[in-house]
Amino acid sequence: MKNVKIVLLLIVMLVVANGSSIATTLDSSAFPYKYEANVLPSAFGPYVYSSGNGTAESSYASISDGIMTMDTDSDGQDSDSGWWTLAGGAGTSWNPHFLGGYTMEIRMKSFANNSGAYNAWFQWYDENSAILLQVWHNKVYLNNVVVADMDNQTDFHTFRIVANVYDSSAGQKFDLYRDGVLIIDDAPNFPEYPGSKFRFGDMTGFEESKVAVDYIRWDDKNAWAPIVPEPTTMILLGIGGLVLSVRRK
Ligand SMILES: [Ca+2]
Ligand SMILES: [Ca+2]
Ligand SMILES: [Ca+2]
Ligand SMILES: [Ca+2]
Repeated sequence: MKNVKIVLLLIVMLVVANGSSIATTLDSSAFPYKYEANVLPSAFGPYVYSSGNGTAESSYASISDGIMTMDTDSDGQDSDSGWWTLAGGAGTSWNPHFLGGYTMEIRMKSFANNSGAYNAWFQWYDENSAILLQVWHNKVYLNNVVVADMDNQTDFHTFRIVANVYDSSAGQKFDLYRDGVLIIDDAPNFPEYPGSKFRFGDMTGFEESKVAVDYIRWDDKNAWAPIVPEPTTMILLGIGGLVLSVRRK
């Protein structure tokens, strides 16, 4: 009976210790909106393709095993552009509520390219906020904040933007997690864009993009921190060890 009480106490301590993170974390597979890159974005329905130089989507983008590769860089010319815009429709529009939390996550690789200026753009904006994420092969940029000296081209990585601080339009802040690790805390907002839009791709004529995208997922109504399983696993292992030591007595 004493052993049972000790185990119950430890379980209660575990729940209390993790209570706040249980309430605010969510794996992106449970987000309401997802582009999983099983088809080209235009075939996904709500994405509309555009190109400043009139080049077909299929010239830049291809699908293989659930990965969308976009390459405007390897064609020997430097005037390419091709991008996608989320055009809305039932259950598909980018429409975060005013002064509210929301979350986006992208899993991708970004390869070295010729431009030296930027790689793929992911841009969300509405009346309250504007977010510009650029994932390069060796760094990331989010709303004027840059984190350098990273390798984004060898393996896939997840990039999660969480909007969870907001007291006004100008006061909205964005956190960026890479593989569950916070790498940018409280990037500033670029407020007051007209309309509401979500776009990604190569949106200018000169700089070119070369990326592989596994998915883009978002929840425009909730701020979710990523799940980082290691600490809980460590605690459970610790409990297992304690239970064993209690039983031996
Ligand atoms: Ca090119
Ligand atoms: Ca923050
Ligand atoms: Ca370009
Ligand atoms: Ca995929």
